[in-house]
Amino acid sequence: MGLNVTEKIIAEHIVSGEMTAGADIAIHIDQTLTQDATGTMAYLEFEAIGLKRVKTDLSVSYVDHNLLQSDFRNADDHRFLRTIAAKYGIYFSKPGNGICHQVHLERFSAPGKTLLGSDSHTPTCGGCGMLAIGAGGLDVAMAMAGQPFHLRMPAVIGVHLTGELQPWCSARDVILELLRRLTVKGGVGRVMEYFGPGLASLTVPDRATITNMGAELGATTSVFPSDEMTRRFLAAQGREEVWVPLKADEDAQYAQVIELNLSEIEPMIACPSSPDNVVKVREVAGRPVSQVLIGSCANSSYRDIAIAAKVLGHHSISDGVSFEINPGSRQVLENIEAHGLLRPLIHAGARIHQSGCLGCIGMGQAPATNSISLRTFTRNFPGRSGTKNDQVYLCSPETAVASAVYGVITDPRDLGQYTPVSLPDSFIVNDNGIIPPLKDGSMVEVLRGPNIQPLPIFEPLAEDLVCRVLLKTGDNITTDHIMPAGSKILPLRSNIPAISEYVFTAIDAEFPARAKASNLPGVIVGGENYGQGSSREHAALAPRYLGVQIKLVKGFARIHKANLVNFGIVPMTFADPSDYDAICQGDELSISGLRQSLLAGATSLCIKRLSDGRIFEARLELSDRERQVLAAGGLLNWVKAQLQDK
Ligand code: MIC
Ligand code: SF4
Repeated sequence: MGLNVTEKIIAEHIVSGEMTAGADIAIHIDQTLTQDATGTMAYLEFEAIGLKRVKTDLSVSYVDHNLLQSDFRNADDHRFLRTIAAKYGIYFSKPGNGICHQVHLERFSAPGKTLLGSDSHTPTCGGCGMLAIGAGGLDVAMAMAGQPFHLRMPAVIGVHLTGELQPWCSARDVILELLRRLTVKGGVGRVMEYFGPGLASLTVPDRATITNMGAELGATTSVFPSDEMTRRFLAAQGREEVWVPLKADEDAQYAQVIELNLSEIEPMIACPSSPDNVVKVREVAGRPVSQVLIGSCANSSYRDIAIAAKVLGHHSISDGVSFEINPGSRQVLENIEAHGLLRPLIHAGARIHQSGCLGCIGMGQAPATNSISLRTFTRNFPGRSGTKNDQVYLCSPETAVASAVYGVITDPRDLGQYTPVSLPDSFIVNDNGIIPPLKDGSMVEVLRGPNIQPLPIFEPLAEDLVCRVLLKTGDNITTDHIMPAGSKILPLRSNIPAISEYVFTAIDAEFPARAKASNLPGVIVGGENYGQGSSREHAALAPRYLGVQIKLVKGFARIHKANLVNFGIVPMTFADPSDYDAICQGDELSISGLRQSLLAGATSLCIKRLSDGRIFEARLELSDRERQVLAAGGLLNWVKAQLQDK
């Protein structure tokens, strides 16, 4: 039987396990990427493993999230990352050089290779035919140490593309349509693989927009074949030599095939406050808008900004709108300028910012109270923008610029005649924002500021536990709820004691104090798709620091579950989801023989509520390796013990 693209890349990289959906597999990782907000922790973890140099073909450290530098802390992190990169053989992309995913796509993506990144939007490079997966920092540190990446073999879903996008409709509308159909948990345990005649009209940056926001579907990753379009993109980047053709065999199978006719796609928009709350732009047209932002790793490439420039060449921005551009990379900005497209933006009054994540992670650009902000960003989770009760809508650059012109949400087709954007045959390439690694970094001194605190050390798992439910949450809890970001909290990413003061404060301001006052280990109860969104391992590490030992939920998002295991929090699911209703905050629960059950491979165990003796059955859906890691109190403990045994 023939193979699809996903299976071909996995088959080339598999080190253990069988390629059947749901089986535990491990794959070799060719490339890694980190960004500064997860990278400081990932490199502290890499240091703790104790190697002299990374073992990957290529590892890149990007600084793109924390660019605000309101005091010494972010600047100290940047310096730490620069010196760590020099010491351990890692490329360093300087602050302002661009968003990790955009720069990686431009300068390092390579069809057929594997990429593991400490950021949930790592699948962006799937647009170039890579198997690119987001993970927690510790998993990326292990990959840099040459260890394989462990995951469940995903089911491969084929998305059969036919037709061609119509004027004013673009890749963002495609992925929004999929989010409308499948929801934020529709991709869990799956890879979305695109194929069919519709590919012919999608450029690599278009494809990258689609694979990028596959993260919002909860998918393990998303992938496109590598074809003539891919070759052209790589040639335009001066990197044609890394191109290889890669497509599914004629008789390849998919677990399911989704039909998508591009000709039928209309401008779509995700309403507050979830990326799957999608409707046609027409349905919400006319709502007044106060802020319009074009940027983020999903939509800040050359074409996205060029579209805005072409429209603003003969329209002005509505008086009531702040229209802002966050270019995805310095390369994007330089090429926009070279093609005469910066001038119309400046002339129209656009606020042009440096390249980086900026408002997408709440680093500035917070919208005004009770006003609509339209963004080409990836996520509109409540409060992520930095404004309480925010009203953030997610849309294409076309819809964004049309709405900026009219001051109300506008279907871009109302702009009339469409001037398509074509990509340059050859981009101006300038890698002076990327510092290559030294041949020998052993003499480099790693510079640490006072905000960079050592990693906390955790005890191995206890045999018997009496614990307390510290919080009960609902469905689709995001890692932004668990460990918020933004300009106040992001600078604390390398300081676990300090950042733990903000755990769950987005939904319960008292949580950190309650957890610290508890004389018993903590349990968090949750609903479906618990931990969706960001890959930030701080959403596991900081609760663990506050004594959380168990998460008992209806269902987990992939990356968060892996992070929980890595930091010794036992992920359990309700055997009977209706038990969720019976359990309450404050309940004291007892679990006997927890460690033994895990190590013996038990797939469920009994939890007893002390007040009335009621038994809740909890499932343990864990691999053998995950069980050992949990028993050791986390991945670092486990790895160190293994190294000692050797
Ligand atoms: C995000 O978009 O939520 C982030 C910020 O890029 C995160 C990483 C982080 O929290 O540092 C992600 O997507 O993984
Ligand atoms: Fe940065 Fe936003 Fe992309 Fe996350 S989603 S990497 S914050 S641009």
